[in-house]
Amino acid sequence: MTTSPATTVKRLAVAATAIALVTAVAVVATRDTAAAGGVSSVAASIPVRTMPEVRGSEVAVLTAAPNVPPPITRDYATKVVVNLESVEKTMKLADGVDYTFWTFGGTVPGSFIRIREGDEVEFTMANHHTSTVPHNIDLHAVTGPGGGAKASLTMPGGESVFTFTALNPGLYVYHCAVSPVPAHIANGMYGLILVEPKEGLPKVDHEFYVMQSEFYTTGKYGEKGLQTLDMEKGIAEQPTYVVFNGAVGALTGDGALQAKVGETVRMFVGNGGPNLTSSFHVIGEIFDNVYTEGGSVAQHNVQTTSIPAGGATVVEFRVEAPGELVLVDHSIFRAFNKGALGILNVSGKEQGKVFAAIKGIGVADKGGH
Ligand SMILES: [Cu+2]
Repeated sequence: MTTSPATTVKRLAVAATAIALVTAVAVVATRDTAAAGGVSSVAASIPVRTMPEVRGSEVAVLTAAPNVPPPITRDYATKVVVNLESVEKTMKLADGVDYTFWTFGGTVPGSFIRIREGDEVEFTMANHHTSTVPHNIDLHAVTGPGGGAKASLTMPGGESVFTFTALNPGLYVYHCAVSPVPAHIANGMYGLILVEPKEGLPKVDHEFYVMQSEFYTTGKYGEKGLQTLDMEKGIAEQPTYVVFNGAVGALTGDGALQAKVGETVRMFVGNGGPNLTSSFHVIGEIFDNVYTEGGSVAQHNVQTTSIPAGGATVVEFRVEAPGELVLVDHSIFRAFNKGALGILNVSGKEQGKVFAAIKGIGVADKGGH
């Protein structure tokens, strides 16, 4: 087959355009590299983390879920002393169901830690003398070997100290990393540490600490008495319970979260796993802002957000209508059959036409007869 002169000209033109484009891209890349003084334009986009001057010191306020320590008002880095103790403790997992949890600070999830970008943390890890095994801590906010795991390995009755500088802002999971790691996590050893960005976080009316996790028990869901870890179920990734804040019903009834119509809510939501990814959703609300994976970029107008095991996210929204909002893992059997359900009660008056129930079997009779 022969090629006509016209076709050859067209092909040459296409080839010339392609060469011109490649050259243009190369020129732009060279300019970027030269401007940043780096090896390539990609490498130049990774920031150099500088160590700020540290002034004074303070002891970190730690809180149990759903409470969050107060916002940081400092505009400088300081030395923050964090004292956290691992405690093995039998508590309620569900009605009539007990479990001997391994905890950070005596609660599941563990104590919430709040620091500021650039802070130098002096971390004391204690292990209660009644513990049956050693424990340690791997904080995902740490830049350093094992997130501090090796440096914090602590025998029952002992204490370890290590320091780190919080280089990256964000919301991070921490967990125990003593072998067998899955067992320590499955028994409840995880929590959240927030590293506020230098510029702080916008003010909101309510901040809540919510953490999802799974429990693998020898007995089936709801089976009464003291339950223990079923490693086979863990390996098979078939949890007996999937819960928020360490127990079925931790965020319902007296434990329900509270807000008023018109207020703003920020939830720091973690996922301790050990296995499942959460499809976090609030029934009856839309997330105005989602800081996906606990990072620095906000996504907007989101219905359901994925939270990986060992990951976290920050969701923000304004509550515009009264009623019960329902927190769920939208992998919905987990919500209705395994415990992953919580309530945010919104009190106050209806505002405008955000929502109105008019007629139907689900509408309360307002006739008053
Ligand atoms: Cu442990």
